[in-house]
Amino acid sequence: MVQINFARKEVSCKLVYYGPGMSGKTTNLQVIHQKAPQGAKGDLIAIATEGDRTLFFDFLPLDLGNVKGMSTKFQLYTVPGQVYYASTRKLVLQGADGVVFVADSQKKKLEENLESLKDLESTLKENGIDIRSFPVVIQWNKRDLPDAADVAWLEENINWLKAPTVEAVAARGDGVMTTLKASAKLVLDRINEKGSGISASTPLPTQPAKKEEPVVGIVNGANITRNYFLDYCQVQYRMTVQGDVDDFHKLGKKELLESLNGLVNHTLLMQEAKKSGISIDKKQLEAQLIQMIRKFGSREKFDKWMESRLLTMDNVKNEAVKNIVVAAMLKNSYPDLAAMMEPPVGEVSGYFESHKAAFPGGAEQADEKIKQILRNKKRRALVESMYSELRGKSKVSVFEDKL
Ligand SMILES: Nc1nc2c(ncn2[C@@H]2O[C@H](COP(=O)(O)OP(=O)(O)OP(=O)(O)O)[C@@H](O)[C@H]2O)c(=O)[nH]1
Ligand SMILES: [Mg+2]
Repeated sequence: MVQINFARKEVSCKLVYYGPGMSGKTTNLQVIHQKAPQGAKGDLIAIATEGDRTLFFDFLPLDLGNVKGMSTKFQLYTVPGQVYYASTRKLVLQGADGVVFVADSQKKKLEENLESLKDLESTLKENGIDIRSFPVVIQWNKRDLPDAADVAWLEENINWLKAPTVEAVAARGDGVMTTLKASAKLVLDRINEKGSGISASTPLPTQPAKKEEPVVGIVNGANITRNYFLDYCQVQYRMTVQGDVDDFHKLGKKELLESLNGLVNHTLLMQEAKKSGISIDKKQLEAQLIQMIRKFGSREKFDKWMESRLLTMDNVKNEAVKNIVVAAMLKNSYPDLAAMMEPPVGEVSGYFESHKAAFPGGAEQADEKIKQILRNKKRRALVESMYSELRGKSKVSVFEDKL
């Protein structure tokens, strides 16, 4: 979803590269990543299988610099094109401000192109968006192949949408930046037309920053606004609580305070991480995301969970970043972390004795499981003490009455 911060003159948009399998979506992002000037781009995150097919999504943050007086940032995503990843495509598409449809120009790919475009139309529709009034640019890719159809033929047979089109040979880098520019222009023009720019698919009630936004807390001079807090609270609720997603609105004062406490800790941690020069590289983020997915048993289950909890890809990415930062900061604070977390033998046997019913296979079989439980417990305690240490040396104010 477009996020506009008027006070800071910032606008941030999400562009999704859509299209059938192997049409060249990931290649587009790779080329943009290569061509964008240093400093304007973040790491390219690619979650792919061995054969380089996109498994989950690719992600590239891009800074377009100053456009019409606003500092403009784009988040680029690709979807996995393979037919059976429909639920992932739906998730990646959530909150999109524009789509680049990468079509394969080969004549034999007509059906696949059409099917994917239909799939895009219906997925947008599920999010309450009419494709006809949505910024879509079509890229005719693979123009270099001998079987590539004439552009006139492609226009007639595929482009029923009458979307603007660009020819490309993404593998050679041709047409990739032209496509990106055409799409960015379409998206930005629309924001200017609409004024507010909040798209219909916006999952959270984000509002443009008002002048006098109530502040619920101050952490070392950084304000936590009420809206920011409520967004955080809602996402945390969706991530962790089992109950109905909508019950978020029923949270009482006590729970809200707890959540604010969590946000204060999180803010402290991020400030400290920045001070300590902790940075996250792409391999770490990929590994963390894959680990998160594994916990669910399969990607399909993970997708289902995200869908049912109304979570977006950005939510999950932020959570992954948080997990990595916590781990890095723990290591910083406790250099002998691994040794500290290793439970003593007595503790393991004690746990077994008092939880015998849960381990019908006997003590030996239970050993590794119990160790893991105790390590996690120890880790949580260390995280807590790291937070209280951070609090001890910080200036934190919380305004309960503003919740
Ligand atoms: N000949 C030719 N090959 C291309 C072109 N663009 C991409 N390819 C190749 O097509 C194959 C698939 O490209 P990807 O970018 O991985 O395709 P994708 O759309 O991300 O595929 P999925 O992730 O499975 O949906 C790769 O081998 C690319 O090198 C092109 O313009 N011409
Ligand atoms: Mg791909």
